[in-house]
Amino acid sequence: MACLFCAIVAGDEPAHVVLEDEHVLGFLDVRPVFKGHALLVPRVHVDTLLELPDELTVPLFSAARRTAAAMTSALGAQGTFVAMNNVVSQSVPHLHVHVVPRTKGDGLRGFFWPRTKYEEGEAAAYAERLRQVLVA
Ligand code: DGP
Repeated sequence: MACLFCAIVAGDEPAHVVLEDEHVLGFLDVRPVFKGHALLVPRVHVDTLLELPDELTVPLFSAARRTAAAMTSALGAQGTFVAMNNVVSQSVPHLHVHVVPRTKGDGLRGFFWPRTKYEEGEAAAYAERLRQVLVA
């Protein structure tokens, strides 16, 4: 199946481009949370963060950082929300980093992040399970 963001990278689909370099394209999200909301994508097709090669990690997140900085200097944002959906809630299966300009009192709530609590000892158990895989 054709990839929408590959088509944007190729110039076959229109987009309001905000950043372009050798590895990364940045363009406005067509359904912005706030005006200026940008998406940063690797030019090569990568489904999710898990498939992102190390050599593209710095270029992609450097582009996200530069875009976040531009939200302040160019748009007058006070801050940013930087996020990425992987598989779950990911509507376009080409890795993309959302960079959303934020201003205090803008009304954005953590509506999709209902918080939970650890039971006694549970946090240590979760941390240990992750450490077993991450700390070789
Ligand atoms: P996500 O739900 O995290 O996979 O985000 C996908 C985003 O892609 C969503 O915020 C809307 C945006 N989007 C969908 N179709 C298009 C399009 O054709 N052009 C642009 N610029 N953005 C799109």
